[in-house]
Amino acid sequence: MFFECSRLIDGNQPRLSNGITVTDVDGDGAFELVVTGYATNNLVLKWDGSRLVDIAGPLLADASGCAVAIAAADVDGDGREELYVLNSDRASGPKEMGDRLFACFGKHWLDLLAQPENAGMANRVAGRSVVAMDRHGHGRYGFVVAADGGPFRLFELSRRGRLEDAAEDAGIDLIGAGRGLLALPFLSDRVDLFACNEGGPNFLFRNLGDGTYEEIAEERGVADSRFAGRAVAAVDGPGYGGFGLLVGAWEGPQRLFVQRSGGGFVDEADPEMSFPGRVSSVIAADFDNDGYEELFFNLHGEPNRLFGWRDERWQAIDLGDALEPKGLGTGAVVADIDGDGRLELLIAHGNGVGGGHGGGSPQPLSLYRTAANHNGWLRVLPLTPYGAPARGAVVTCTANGRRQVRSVCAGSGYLCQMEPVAHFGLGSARAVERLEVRWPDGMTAIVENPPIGRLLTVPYPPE
Ligand SMILES: [Ca+2]
Ligand SMILES: [Ca+2]
Ligand SMILES: [Ca+2]
Ligand SMILES: [Ca+2]
Repeated sequence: MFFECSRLIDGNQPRLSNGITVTDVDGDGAFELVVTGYATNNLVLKWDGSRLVDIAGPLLADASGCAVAIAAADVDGDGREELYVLNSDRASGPKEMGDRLFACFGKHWLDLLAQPENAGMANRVAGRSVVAMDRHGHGRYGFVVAADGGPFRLFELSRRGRLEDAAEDAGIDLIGAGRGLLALPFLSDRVDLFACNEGGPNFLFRNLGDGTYEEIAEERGVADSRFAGRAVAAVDGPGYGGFGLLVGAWEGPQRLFVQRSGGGFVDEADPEMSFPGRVSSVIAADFDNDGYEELFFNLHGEPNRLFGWRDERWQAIDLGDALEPKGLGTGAVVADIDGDGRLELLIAHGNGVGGGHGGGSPQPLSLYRTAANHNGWLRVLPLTPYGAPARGAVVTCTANGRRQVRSVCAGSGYLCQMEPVAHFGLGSARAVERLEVRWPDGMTAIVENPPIGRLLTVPYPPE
């Protein structure tokens, strides 16, 4: 499936990299890739038309940080995405180093967590993942931090412009060994939250409609109490009643939880897919634009794995160059970096968190593309009422009478956030009958017969 093109990354040195997000850092309307560094600098990789070049200034590079996870979202409703960077200088429990919440004013970035009005809000508990969550659906996001050894946290901006921890108010302030997080409307018509825990039951938080949550992992069949959950991605499988959950495990069985009518989940991973391994991240994306997602497992020190929907079932398929048998994978993202309508795959390696979890050693990033083909495609970018990417929105595409569903990523895999675009491969279809965009507040917009072969921006509907 994949061909290596890492040479397109300028100055790609061995380093301890962890999470990655895809967001417009410099405000020119095109997305950059932001790669965290553990005891090394963060990178802001910008596509200049032929290469990815680091444009991070000293503040965002934050070379003294121990960055693990990252997520972007518009916290203050100015239409630009802020960046939350989770630092973890140890594996669990209390930590020394606080997190960063970078916001851009004009051309200048500053760390909101370092401002006097937010003193006392520093996060001093180790953690792994962070996702953006618009729990009220009003277009202003909070960041959920999956803590390890302390309660989950939810950083939101109050009406007075101060950061506050709304986790207790939302009912998600549970204590676990938080790993991967996924936030999208997959249980209710508002943004719900799934959290993997390592060595304890997972959390499944259902939005009650008012931005508060009930935890229902056990009754829905995804608690998986003795499980080493690490990473999670939403899957649109043929015949699924809603988004499925692909859950990767660290030295445990992999799960493909498929949602049944009634809302319960059943694990449909066959022995080949569930085979234990050191999975660090998972991605569901249509890499070859045939109209069906592939399932990518990024492993740490073992060959990666890829499954495709072939002959009415999931089958292991050839990864090509992305096998990476010695890759110490940490995070991975998809984005169409060069704008040709096919997704690239960027894999981070290294780790180093507290020296645990298999340790790590510096490795360069790796970048993969796929071969050109004649399959059609359509990419959809819904915007919030403020003009920022509407992370957590859900887009349904109907082509040749068949429906596909994608979410606009608010955080998934492990430590990462994919590009905020609903990417549809169309196979041999040459037209799309209908697109439906559903925002986190339940607002919908229908686009009949949209043009294909392009990135379609869909603004929030006017009053
Ligand atoms: Ca940009
Ligand atoms: Ca903003
Ligand atoms: Ca595919
Ligand atoms: Ca591409």
